[in-house]
Amino acid sequence: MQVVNKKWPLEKFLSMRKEVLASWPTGQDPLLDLETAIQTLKEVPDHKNFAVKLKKAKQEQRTYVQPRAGVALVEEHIDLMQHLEEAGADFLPSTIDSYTRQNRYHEAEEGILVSRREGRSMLNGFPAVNHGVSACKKVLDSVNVPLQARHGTPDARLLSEIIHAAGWTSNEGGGISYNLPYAKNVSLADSIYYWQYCDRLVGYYEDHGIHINREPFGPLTGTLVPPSIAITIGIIEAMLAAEQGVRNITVGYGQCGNVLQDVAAIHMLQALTEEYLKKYGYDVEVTTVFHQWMGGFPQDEAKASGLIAMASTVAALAGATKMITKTPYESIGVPTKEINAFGIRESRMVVNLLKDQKMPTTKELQIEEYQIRKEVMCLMDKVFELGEGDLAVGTIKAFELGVIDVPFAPSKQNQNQVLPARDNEGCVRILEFGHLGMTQDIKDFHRAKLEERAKAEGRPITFQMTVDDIYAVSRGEMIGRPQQTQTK
Ligand code: 8ZB
Repeated sequence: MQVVNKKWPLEKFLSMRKEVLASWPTGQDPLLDLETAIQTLKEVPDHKNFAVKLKKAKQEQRTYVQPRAGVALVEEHIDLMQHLEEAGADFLPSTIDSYTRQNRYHEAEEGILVSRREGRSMLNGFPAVNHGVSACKKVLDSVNVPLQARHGTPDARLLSEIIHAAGWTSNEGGGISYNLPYAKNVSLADSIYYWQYCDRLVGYYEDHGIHINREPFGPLTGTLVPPSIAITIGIIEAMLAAEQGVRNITVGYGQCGNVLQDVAAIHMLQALTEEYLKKYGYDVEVTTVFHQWMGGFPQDEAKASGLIAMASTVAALAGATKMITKTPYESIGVPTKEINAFGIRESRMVVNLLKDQKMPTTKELQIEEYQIRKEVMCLMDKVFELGEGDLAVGTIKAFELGVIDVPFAPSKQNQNQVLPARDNEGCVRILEFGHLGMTQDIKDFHRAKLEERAKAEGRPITFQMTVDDIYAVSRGEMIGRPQQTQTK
């Protein structure tokens, strides 16, 4: 399939829409009639509109908090949402279960039945497609803050239809970020095409005066992803979404660990996304989301709490619009509602204490920002070059060639030749470039940074550093030093 970055004509969207809605019985709900859905969305008050509330957060320069959460049954899910709102969640999620993410609605149905029988959730999220529009609307009616679907779905067309028709005003995902980390071999052309549909749906609503937020999944594999690679993918997804008519986008980034690098990354994520959108003629409200540490967590709850507090500090100092919270049970599994609430209260405490403080601009911060800017622009140039001006074509080629390459992705659509490692101050750098589209001077910069660490540790630059770094945080260190140089 040849996918190009061009806004879909309305007829193309509407004709595919018929197929999408026919693919599962809940797609036949009269609430999915577009006129009716527009009415439903128009009745959502401003304080429950994701796009409107994000704009307010940005103006106030506050960092809002949002957890992840979702269970199988509607009543339990409502109870969970209310509990998290009570704990101080500024935005609510509904994390969608893994069967739904893979369009396996028959198995999700079985999961619902078994959950009813067992009296506890046997799915790892809320199966929104099976429950349908009215049930999703009931969830929204039960809370007082905006609702977003958070998932990991390469083909989220029906899911997006259902949640938006229910008045949920944000959808996480994108053709790259909901493919590479989540699927083994779904073609990138296909997932980009499916997400063009999801974005075109939002574009349709925007054309009818409704504001809906879209959020690319910034952390990707959550494992030592160099900032410039994550930011480039965020910008690409933001531009693909904008082309389909999306007007409110939150670009994301997962905490890497070095405070200065993380602050620089959030600054550049905001600035470069705005710059590229503007340069290509899109008028979009851009905000940012900082994800608390997405890598392996310490098992000890107190240590996990320390990590959560540190992440909250960085998000606040960086001025991220929103932060996705973790819980002290992260290493154990899906959190209970009580421990999820704990994570929210803890995170909120920190961002509240820091609400009047921002990281001051220093030479060191500017150097890091400049480096990220240079790398992102280098990658973006390569992508446009490969696509001969078309971003979708260029992106697909870039992944085929490894010109963009995400470390540790399970997908065969990704070359997996890039290896990251921390430098001597804990910044994530690139040890192995594979075919990444970076210039020699960028490569030299990373090499020099890694040399500093190698020298300090008295070992050569090796893949062992990457391995040590992957486990370091869960063991209570930022940098995976060899035993003898580790500080006690
Ligand atoms: C890519 C996101 C992974 C994170 C959390 C995991 C992990 C997944 C649920 C959930 C609460 C759920 N996560 N599913 N948290 N409720 N149903 O997403 O624990 O932190």
